[in-house]
Amino acid sequence: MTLQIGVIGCGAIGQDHIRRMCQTLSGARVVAVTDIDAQQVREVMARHGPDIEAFDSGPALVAAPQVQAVLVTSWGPTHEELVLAAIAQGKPVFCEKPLAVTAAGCLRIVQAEMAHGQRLVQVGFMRPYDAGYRALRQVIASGQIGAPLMVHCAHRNPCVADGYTTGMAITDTLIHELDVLRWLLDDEYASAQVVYPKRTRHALPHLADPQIVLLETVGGIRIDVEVFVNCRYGYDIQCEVVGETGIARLPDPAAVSLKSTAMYSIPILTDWKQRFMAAYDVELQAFIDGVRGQRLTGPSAWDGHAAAVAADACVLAQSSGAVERMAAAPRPAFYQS
Ligand code: NAI
Ligand code: ISE
Repeated sequence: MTLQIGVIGCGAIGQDHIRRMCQTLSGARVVAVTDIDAQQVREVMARHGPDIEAFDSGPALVAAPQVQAVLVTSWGPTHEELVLAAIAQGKPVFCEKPLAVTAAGCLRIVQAEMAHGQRLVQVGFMRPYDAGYRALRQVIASGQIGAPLMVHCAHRNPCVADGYTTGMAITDTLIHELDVLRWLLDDEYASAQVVYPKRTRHALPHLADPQIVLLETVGGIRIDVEVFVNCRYGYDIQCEVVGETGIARLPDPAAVSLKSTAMYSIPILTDWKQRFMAAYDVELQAFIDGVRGQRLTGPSAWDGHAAAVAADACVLAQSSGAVERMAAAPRPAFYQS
């Protein structure tokens, strides 16, 4: 059976996921799309139509009988309502991060999914599917560097859209680290603090950039994450774990090094789509396979909630300047894998 998918939101990642479902992945086809911006829908139809049907709204698409599973790739504040609509219809839903913009919103999704009685939600946290992060996790688990003590991370974008806000550095950008570091360290967060270095001249006046987020885990590991979204030089994701007896570092993407004109150089990617291209392929194939096999295994609504609890504390810390404590609720049995 080919899974019939409807996509809500045909912007940057929506169109990228549609392309991969139409050209790269197997077992699914896109049968329906919607976007509040009609031009985005026209672009999709021009590239991938004519078998795709355009809908007037997300709820109408979710309710359509030919839509068997839903992809939510619209703006973050719209996610909660759309995911809840899919759960109400008993339809599996892949939702891009953030699952909802607050922990309370994520909890409403968790409660609706548990009431349904079977997992329906996968969150678009793709880093656990990235080969580099997977290798890093294996090294940590093997004990080769001893117990992790500290983690140094950087999340750098060359630039961001004008509407990007100081809070989005947490809810839109850091959220990837908040998810992947729990998974990498098998630990939960205990506190967060945000400090602001000297501001770059390349950020718009309303945006504090860069920011440094300091996290402590329940197990006592100290984490620093530099979020710098106007770094200009490239899209650069760094993660170094310092253990008792060694250091393990996330590999940079493979690239040809060049010796030429008295220079030794290695190119740096500039686009998140390319940096995590393979991981996006694997995560979405896992969703399709999970739905077809009636067993979703990827990042769950509970993972979306856990990241959002930490994000809420970080957002509070952005304005308070204080160390904000947080308590991760115990994982419900429903979400034990
Ligand atoms: P975008 O602005 O390029 O596209 C979003 C689209 O959603 C727009 O075309 C907009 O018109 C549409 N939209 C907004 N509200 C809608 C609604 N109620 N119904 C239908 N369409 C609606 O944004 P982008 O970059 O594609 O981001 C979308 C989501 O994906 C965000 O939540 C973002 O955080 C996430 N994302 C995840 C990435 C990842 O690495 N996993 C990378 C980029 C984005
Ligand atoms: C964007 O929405 C993403 O999810 C990218 O992966 C991230 O690097 C970027 O900062 C976000 O704005």
